[in-house]
Amino acid sequence: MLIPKQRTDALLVIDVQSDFTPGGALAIADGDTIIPLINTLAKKFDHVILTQDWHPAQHISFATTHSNKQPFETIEAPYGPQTLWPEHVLQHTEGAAFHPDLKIPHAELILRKGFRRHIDSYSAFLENDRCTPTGLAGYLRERNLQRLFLCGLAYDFCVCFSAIDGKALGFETIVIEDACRPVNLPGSVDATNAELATASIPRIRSNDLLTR
Ligand code: VGL
Ligand code: ZN
Repeated sequence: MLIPKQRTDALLVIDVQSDFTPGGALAIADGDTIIPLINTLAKKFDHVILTQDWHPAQHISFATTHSNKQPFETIEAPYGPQTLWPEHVLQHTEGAAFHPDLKIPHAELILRKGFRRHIDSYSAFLENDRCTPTGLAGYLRERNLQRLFLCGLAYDFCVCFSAIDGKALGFETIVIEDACRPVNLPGSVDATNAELATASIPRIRSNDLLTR
């Protein structure tokens, strides 16, 4: 049983957007089924931050931006390998909106990422060039938010990268595993579990926070 420390804990809800749920452009299996649980978890936290993946047209991560490339292939971007995806979360489209079931009226910050055409951003902290900051670490430090609980989509991409960076930047970081769902590319969930373990990032169950 873990009790949130209301003054210094934050729940980070990663990319719960329509395009990442069934029927969306980059649908994650059962991506919608975690939303009621996330709403319940959010009620346990005074501080909740939402991230929103937010891509312009012809974003570097879209397979359609490159000739003869298919979604889920990898290209060599100037900053390193970049997985290609179907076009998703185009700015101001319905697919980029938060899923209509997500109800967290007290969320205090919406952090958009991936809005630069030439750099993708899985992490809520650092873009995929691994050096352009989003500003989230500065926000958390100024607000004295020291411990982060992560949930959302997708476990093996944006949740994983955000957790690894959050921990590396000095925040105590915990992943609520049953409040996440993975894209599940070959090996991606095993790789995520290994990376989180190496970084000493605990994976907990939502019940660890909800029961008493
Ligand atoms: C994500 C792939 C592409 C995510 C975002 O939210 O995990 N995955 N863009
Ligand atoms: Zn994206």
